[in-house]
Amino acid sequence: MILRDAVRVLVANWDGSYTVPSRRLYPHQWSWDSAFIAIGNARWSPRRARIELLSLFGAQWRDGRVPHIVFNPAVPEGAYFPGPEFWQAHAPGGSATSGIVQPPVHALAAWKTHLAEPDPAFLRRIYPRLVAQQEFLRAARRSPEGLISIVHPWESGMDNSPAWDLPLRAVRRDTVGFVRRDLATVSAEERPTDRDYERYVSLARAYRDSAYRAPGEFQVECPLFNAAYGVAESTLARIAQVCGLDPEPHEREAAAITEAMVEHLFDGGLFQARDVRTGRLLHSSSTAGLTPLMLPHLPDEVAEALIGSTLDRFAFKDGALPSYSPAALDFDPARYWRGPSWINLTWLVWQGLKDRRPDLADLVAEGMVNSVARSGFREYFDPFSLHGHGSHDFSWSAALLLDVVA
Ligand code: 9WN
Repeated sequence: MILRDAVRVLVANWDGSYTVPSRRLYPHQWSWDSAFIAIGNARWSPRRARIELLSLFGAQWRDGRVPHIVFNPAVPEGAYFPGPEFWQAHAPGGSATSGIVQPPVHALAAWKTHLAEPDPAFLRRIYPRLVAQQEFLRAARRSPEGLISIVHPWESGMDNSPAWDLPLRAVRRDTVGFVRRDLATVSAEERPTDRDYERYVSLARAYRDSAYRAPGEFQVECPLFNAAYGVAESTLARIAQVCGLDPEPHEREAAAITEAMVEHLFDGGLFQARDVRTGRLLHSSSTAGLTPLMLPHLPDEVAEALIGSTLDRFAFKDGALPSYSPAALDFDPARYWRGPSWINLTWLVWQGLKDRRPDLADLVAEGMVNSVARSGFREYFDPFSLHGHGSHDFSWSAALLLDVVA
């Protein structure tokens, strides 16, 4: 029943060559959403998963960046803010896009799609694009420590995570008139604040005005983003092998980023973000700090320390895995990325636990299934009551549930 409903959500959100995250709140194509959606679609229609990924990479820029939004020209400008008029950016094929990126979970999605239905031709087609995506990050975003940085909270995919509070405070607020569209659909208590938005807009505007080249007042290394980058390299090694290419450079890069993350971001049993502008760690209790569990080269003692954190700080045994530790003072069970449980973040941690601790992985999976059984395919959930928040019929909640239950 739940599986049939998940497919129904994905079918209803399909726009011909990709899937919108949600009809009303996010009516365009989002980058990491499409990767998660492909992972779920691979379970019932690998063809649709391949189309989803290829359509996203159809909007890849010449410099290799995969924009975080590809706009549907048929959707009225005012339906989402900031829309194409704000970003003023186009992919070589002509699609209007944003100019920032999101965590590179796409190689993993391509690989899972291939596992569901082996298709070397698809892998050969998408491999050079996935490599270019990683090359952009190395060329434009690599620090001397060997880590990849993001230049906007939206690039983390966890927009208003408390981890960004400190560096965001240094960002000038943009009060040049703009109208938020999100609040027409969901309650203001569940979303980032107006102050957050003023800073998001200011950062995006400054980056745009540098032709999407110069990082502005926000430059941080996020553990989730770097973990995704490292997993992408390990996955590219497998894809390269199928394509008859040399996997070694990818293996080396995966090992190097893992080492750099352990050296520079691992502190107090959890991976933390680092502010590139100050060189300081941004201590927080974000669940993003657990996602490096996915890295195949992660040393066992580090993984064990992280698994200890999962149990002790995140208390997920009582319900669903929260996005922020309930033990922390800045935990909020209902506001966006400051505490509620998100299916995609939980899925990433689940991936990391599956081989290392299947017993814990099962508990985490149970939390996802129970959330959806209690409240439907909502965007996010109160981690204790499992009450649903944000949009309804949210695509990645449906897609990843399909993957977990399959
Ligand atoms: C900004 C689409 C996206 C997700 C992000 C999530 C939210 C957008 C917004 O929605 O971000 O990109 O308008 O809040 O934070 O992870 O990709 O689902």
